[in-house]
Amino acid sequence: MSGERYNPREMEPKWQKVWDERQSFVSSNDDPREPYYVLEMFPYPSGRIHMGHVRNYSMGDVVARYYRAKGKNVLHPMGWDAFGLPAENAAIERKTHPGTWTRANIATMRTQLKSMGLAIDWTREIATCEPEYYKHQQSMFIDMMEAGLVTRKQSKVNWDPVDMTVLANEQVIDGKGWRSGAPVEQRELTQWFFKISDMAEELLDGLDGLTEWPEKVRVMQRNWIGKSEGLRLLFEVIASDKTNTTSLEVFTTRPDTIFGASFLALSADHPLTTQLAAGNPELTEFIAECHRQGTATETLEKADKKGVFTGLHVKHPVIEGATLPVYVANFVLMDYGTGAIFGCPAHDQRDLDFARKYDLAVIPVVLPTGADAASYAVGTEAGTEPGTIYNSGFLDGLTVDAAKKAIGEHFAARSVDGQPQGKVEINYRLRDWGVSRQRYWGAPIPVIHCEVCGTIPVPKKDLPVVLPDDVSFDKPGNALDHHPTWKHVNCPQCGGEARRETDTMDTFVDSSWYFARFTAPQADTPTIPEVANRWLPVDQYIGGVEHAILHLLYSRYFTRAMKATGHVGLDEPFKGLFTQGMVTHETYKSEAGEWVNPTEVLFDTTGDERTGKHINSGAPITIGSIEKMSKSKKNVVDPDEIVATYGADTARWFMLSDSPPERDFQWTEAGVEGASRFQQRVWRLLGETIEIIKQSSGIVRTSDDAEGLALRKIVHRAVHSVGADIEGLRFNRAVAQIYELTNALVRSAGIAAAAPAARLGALEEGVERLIQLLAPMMPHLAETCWVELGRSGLVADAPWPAVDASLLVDDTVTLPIQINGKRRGEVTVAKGMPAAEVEKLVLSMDEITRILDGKAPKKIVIVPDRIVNVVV
Ligand code: ANZ
Ligand code: ZN
Repeated sequence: MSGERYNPREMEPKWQKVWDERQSFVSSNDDPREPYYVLEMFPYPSGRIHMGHVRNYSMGDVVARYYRAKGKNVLHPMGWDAFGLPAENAAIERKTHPGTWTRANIATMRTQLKSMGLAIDWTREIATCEPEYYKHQQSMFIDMMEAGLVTRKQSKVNWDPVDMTVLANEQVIDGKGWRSGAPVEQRELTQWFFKISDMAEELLDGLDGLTEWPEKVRVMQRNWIGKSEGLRLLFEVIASDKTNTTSLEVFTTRPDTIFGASFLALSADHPLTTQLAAGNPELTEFIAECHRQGTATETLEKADKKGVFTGLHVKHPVIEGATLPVYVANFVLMDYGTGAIFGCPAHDQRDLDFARKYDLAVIPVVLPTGADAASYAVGTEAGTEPGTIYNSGFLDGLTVDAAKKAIGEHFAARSVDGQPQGKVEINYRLRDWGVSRQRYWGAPIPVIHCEVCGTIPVPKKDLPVVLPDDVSFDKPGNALDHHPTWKHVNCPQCGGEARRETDTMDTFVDSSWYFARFTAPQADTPTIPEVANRWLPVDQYIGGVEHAILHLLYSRYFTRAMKATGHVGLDEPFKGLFTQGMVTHETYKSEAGEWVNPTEVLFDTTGDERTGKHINSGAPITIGSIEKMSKSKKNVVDPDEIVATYGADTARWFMLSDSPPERDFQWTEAGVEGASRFQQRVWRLLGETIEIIKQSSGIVRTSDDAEGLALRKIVHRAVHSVGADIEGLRFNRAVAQIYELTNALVRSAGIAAAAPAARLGALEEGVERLIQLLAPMMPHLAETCWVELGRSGLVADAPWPAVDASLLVDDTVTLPIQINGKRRGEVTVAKGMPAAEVEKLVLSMDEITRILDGKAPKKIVIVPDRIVNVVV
């Protein structure tokens, strides 16, 4: 082996085959060892894997391989989130079937993932688009219907007039469809919903127990659920010929600001708005505008705050004789609170923007702590800091919380229209989960509509409701609905003519339970509860922060729904969560301002500034900012090319080496080359030491050889820290430890074969440990080295090395060695080693005898534990 370069292209496929044949990573449900479940978010089969996948799966793989070595029964599966819109779009563009496109992508991506050498149990592979999977989802849908967790209701949906489909709020960007770019319209449709809002409180409480989740994700979930304690407050409407309504109810979380109120605003869909719109063209047009705008949170935040005055006024509830105008405003939603608000411009940004536009009063009523009442004023930013209530009559001087309580009691004791004027109410921003999609490529919702019997579930014996293959995408909209025969069925109850539901399920449903299916992927029930309960919750879930809200919340809900229907026995699916950062790369532009791919740029680093030119034309290229890898900016690096050039181990190692894994990771050519050099360095180290190691009679546990002992300490400390760093998911620090260990071993590699047995043993131990520590990260290289070292079996099957705790105690010192006043080296010795012993050791060191070149030193001065001075 020595002298030859390590060839990953040859070794990597070889080891992948060996692992495959030996079924090394297949895990058994009957294994009595302690289970450990590590899972990376499964990919959407878009076509090819990208560097984000490589990073995600490299991390998960380190965890999987590490806990295997630690003796756990590790479950590390892989599957495909295979339903969804892109397959239909591709089918339309390429005139293929979405299934053909999807399955071909899966085949490609599976090969790509396999080339990374991941320790995955491929026998458990699932694809959500296969009837073997979605049949169980349909069966659980029926269970959920029967358990009262599902409802069907009319609801406003975002309608994409080009894609002819309902869009989730998140799919509406700036009021336009995320794919088509067409302005989104509002439509009323009867939709299927999971009643997730019933579980809002539980889902909120559950967050407290998720101590192994990033705090930022818990905060995002909390905000999404959006619990607010507020007050329903009645305002008396001043008599008018426009309506006979006598009172208006608003919902507020800030009743303490009531003295700062300057208007009321209704939603465009409020019943009173509808009533007032009859015969009011201005209002009618405004309502239409609101509908065009949509109700996506993001759109609402960005949109100009606008409104129309209704002509109505209400009595101010605490200021005698004062009145407030009533508007219809575009930022008030019908399905939150009561669909009506009171505006306090001084302390709410939306209200402030609105008040400035319509010239309404801005009365500050909360004085920020430390501010001066005489000079405090609100400009363009609403005051949201804590402070003391002022300008507020009987509330003056109270804190915000105390004022909320006082005003609550005040309104509770009064009545309007024969009811208490104020009622405390808890509200959640979380809305029910609409799961109906008017799309072909999804799991069919298993119900049948019969004019006589109503809406009834498909009998379980008739599951799965399989998607028909013979569909056409020539017409826009739902191909299922257009299918000539599929939807026409007989009613399972009365036998009469009936119609199948043509809505399919939101793909978030598919991904809300796949982690449970992995525990028994071939079972003929959705789960085998005992088996699922043994493996779940997932010990470590790893994925992108972009899924921090919806996917995780839906999975948490669905797990509870599965518990309620007897499929699992737990509430929380993911015990540990890790959200990795993105993979970024420099961007490049041509003179014409077009993005240029990194492989087309030739760099010149000779000058002060790094410059680039086009590889073919030589035209100058501008080096731009570092951005998330994306096809649109062409700053992507193809994992296949990297694996072909450098090998999978190098890609994995580089991905793990830089920046903490939760941060963004910048892919650079220099970085991947450095990783590749390190791979060769390990290989060379083995080549240089293998002959010496073969003379070693084994690892000597007790060592009276100071150098040997010092090396053993470095080795054991590395084993200890790398283990701790992997457990803490600090992969970059684990890598740094391994670099240091390698350096120490390279330094020690020079020792002559004649060195004491203890030192040889330490070297042997060090090299063996290095290979074991590398194994989770560079598994192919590690297997190759393991064989070279003469070890039997696979390093993948070797237990994680034990640490000798006595070697972790720091009882050594490193002394600099000076020769004629110049520092020429150092020696690590036991603390307090007598001068005579240090002298003997120093004079035996290769590097020192080389410098002395046969001359005897004139004088040696040793300050114990401090320094060695040699005069020649
Ligand atoms: C008066 C007020 C004064 C408000 C103030 C805020 C600040 P959270 O906390 O997110 O639940 N609101 C109530 N119903 C609404 C609806 N259907 N559409 C839009 N906005 C609505 O938000 C509650 C606050 O949002 C409520 O408290 C109300 O404005 C507004 F200085 O009432 B507030
Ligand atoms: Zn019927």
